Amino acid sequence: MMKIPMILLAPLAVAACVASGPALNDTVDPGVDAIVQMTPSLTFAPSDLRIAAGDTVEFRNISGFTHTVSTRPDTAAKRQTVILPAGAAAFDSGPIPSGGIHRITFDVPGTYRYFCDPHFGSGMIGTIVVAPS
Ligand SMILES: [Cu+2]
Repeated sequence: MMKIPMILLAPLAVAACVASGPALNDTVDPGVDAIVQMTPSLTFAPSDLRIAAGDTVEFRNISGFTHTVSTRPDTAAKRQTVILPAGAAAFDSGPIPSGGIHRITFDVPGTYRYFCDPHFGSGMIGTIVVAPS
């Protein structure tokens, strides 16, 4: 029997405790190139991701908390944390509820370091490196 590589894309989804929501689907929609989970332990998983320019990342909230995906530099600490490639616009998902998703397409190559607004103080920070396509 052949192994199905698709299963490897979302191995942690089955560990979620929430009853329903798009984040718990095992399927990956066409047009989504990578998945980052927002976890109950206040982390992005993977916290370090490498993609190519033009790729779309789907952030999935598999926790019971509300998370965000943000580079909005509204405090000095956040300004020091955030990294954006020259020419890339800052982004802020706003609240992503338990079970919710948020998609971002990364067109500008370079390094992005982003955070979750409510859990910035807990170190909920992630990095995405976008290679030229
Ligand atoms: Cu969070």
